[in-house]
Amino acid sequence: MNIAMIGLGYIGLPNALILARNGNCVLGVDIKEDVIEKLNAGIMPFDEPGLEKLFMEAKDNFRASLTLEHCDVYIIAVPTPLDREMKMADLKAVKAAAKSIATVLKEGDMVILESTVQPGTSRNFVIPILKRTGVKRFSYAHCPERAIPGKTLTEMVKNDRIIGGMDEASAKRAHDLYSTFIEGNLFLTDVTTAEFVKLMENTFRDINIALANEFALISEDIGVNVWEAIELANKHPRVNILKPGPGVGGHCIAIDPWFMVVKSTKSKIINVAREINDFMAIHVLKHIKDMIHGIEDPKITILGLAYKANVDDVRESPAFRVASVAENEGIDVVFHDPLIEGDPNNILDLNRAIEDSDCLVLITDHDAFKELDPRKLLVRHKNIIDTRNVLDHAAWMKAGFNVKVLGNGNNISCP
Ligand code: SAJ
Repeated sequence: MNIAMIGLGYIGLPNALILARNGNCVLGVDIKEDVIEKLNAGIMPFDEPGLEKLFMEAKDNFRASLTLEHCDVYIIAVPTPLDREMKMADLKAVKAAAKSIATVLKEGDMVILESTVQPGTSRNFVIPILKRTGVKRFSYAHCPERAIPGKTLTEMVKNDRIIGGMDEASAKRAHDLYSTFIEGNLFLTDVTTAEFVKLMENTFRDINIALANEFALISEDIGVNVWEAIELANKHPRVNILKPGPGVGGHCIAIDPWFMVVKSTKSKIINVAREINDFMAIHVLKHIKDMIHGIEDPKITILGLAYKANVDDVRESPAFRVASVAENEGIDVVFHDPLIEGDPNNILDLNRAIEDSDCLVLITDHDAFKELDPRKLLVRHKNIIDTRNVLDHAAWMKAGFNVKVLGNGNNISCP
């Protein structure tokens, strides 16, 4: 089959390559010239475990281009970022993709939207653009992606998926395509339900992380270690409390709940959860201020810019929020992330990032940070805040560090 993948990001590129490896002729389209150039030179535009190997297996059936051509199937996997003012999905990229498909669409083609959108977007926004072409017989489905960065290639193949069809025939046709590479189950429904289900999944996770964060805040007030308490509560067969942290990042969980809220006047808990998760950055600042109290011209080092462990993805990262609130207090902030270089230009190698530092703030639970030897770190003041509870605190204290752990009301402190 000739398949066009529009959007060659964290989801579109792996998906395009899996389809190409399976024998389809895949045209990858993106508006970013550097992405197209890199791919045509065999260079991956971002890191994802297994991606290079997959590319080598798929490259004979894959071509990257800035321009869309006629294909049998068009899959849209473009970003739908949050329009911060409106607190809803910015559909500019979806609109551009749909309009470019409209220029080449022919009778019998199929269009699939994978991008996350607010419920109703397919019916009220995308399908009408395609219908205005005058093409009468085309299939349309919404098949929201479910793969998690860091494990994208496995999850893209193994996870169950939801397919929402414009009509039953569309759902069935999309099912036939996805079943060529997905080992998980495929569940068919209508387009709007599929859009809603995707938002429910990420909202569920956001609310549960907010609950863990609220437990962390309460623990600090009542002198309990939330990490121990959660472990004990999770011994109950029907309880699975998630982990507290400096807030929620990523392209989905911190954003998708808003796409739901904008469609109804009834939501309450979703808004509160978002507020709690965003507030965690301010809470981390409170710990930072305690640690650097009395120090003139303080400088802190944020360890980890990525939004979560072992990925190089910084979208919506809590590290930026913590840095912003700290800078507003006159604190000098530099970053170190073993997986990220360059922009912003205050991302430094470890030694440069920690020299003259008055407090290290671990934001991302990268494995590399767990292996740091505190005895070898030359800082100005030996303070560390562990917002993920991943360090060997005894070892850090032995090396002379004051250690604060988010959510630990017993407060591991002075050595
Ligand atoms: N986090 C916590 N505590 C936890 C778990 C996560 O603070 O217990 C934080 C992480 O550090 C990170 C954020 O939440 O900042 C989100 O990370 P994540 O690993 O939970 O999820 P994402 O955003 O990488 O991917 C999610 C996944 N959705 C769900 O698990 C319901 C993935 O399956 C989706 O495909 C993806 O969103 C998406 O694209 O929608």
